[in-house]
Amino acid sequence: MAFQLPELGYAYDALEPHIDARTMEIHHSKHHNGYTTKLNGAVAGTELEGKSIEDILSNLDMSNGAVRNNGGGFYNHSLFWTVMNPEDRGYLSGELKDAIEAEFGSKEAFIDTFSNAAATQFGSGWAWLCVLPGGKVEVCSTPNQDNPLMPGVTCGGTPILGLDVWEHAYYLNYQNRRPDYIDAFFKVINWNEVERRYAAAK
Ligand code: MN3
Repeated sequence: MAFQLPELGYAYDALEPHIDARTMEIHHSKHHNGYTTKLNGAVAGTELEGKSIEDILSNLDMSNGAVRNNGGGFYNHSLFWTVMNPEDRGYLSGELKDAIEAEFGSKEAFIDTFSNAAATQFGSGWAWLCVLPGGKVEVCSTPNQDNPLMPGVTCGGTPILGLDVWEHAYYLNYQNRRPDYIDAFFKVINWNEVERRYAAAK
């Protein structure tokens, strides 16, 4: 079964004014769709065909550029759409709140750390909140479409929150103002989904 471009679960304009409809449409229907198509092409007829994306990325030969870039792009965006929600956002609570406060001291300090990781990732990449076995959380960033599942990446664990800081994610609305886009992201985070991912991964 080939990888399928996932539905967003909400309309392209649902995150307005924080993330604009045109950006969402191009990002999902062009960029994410492109990664999906190229991933399918890269695994077709190889030993990777039919494996889960998590399995492929966790055991990846990092010299395999086509799967690294397109498999990362497929996985990262599939996570990204789910951690935003226009309506049912919830709030930071429960075990995830406890883990974040244990690591960073407060929700505000976590937001500062995550925002700094996103702002200082040079060029294209992602900022992440990850869970390590046992439940400890950490923040990191990765270049291009790399992610924490991949071997040898700066942070380990399971990503439960990710922010795309490629210019295609914000340039139409925010131009070079990446920090404004990062601030906007925190207004649309779906904490219910992040908490669900935390519980599943810890
Ligand atoms: Mn992107």
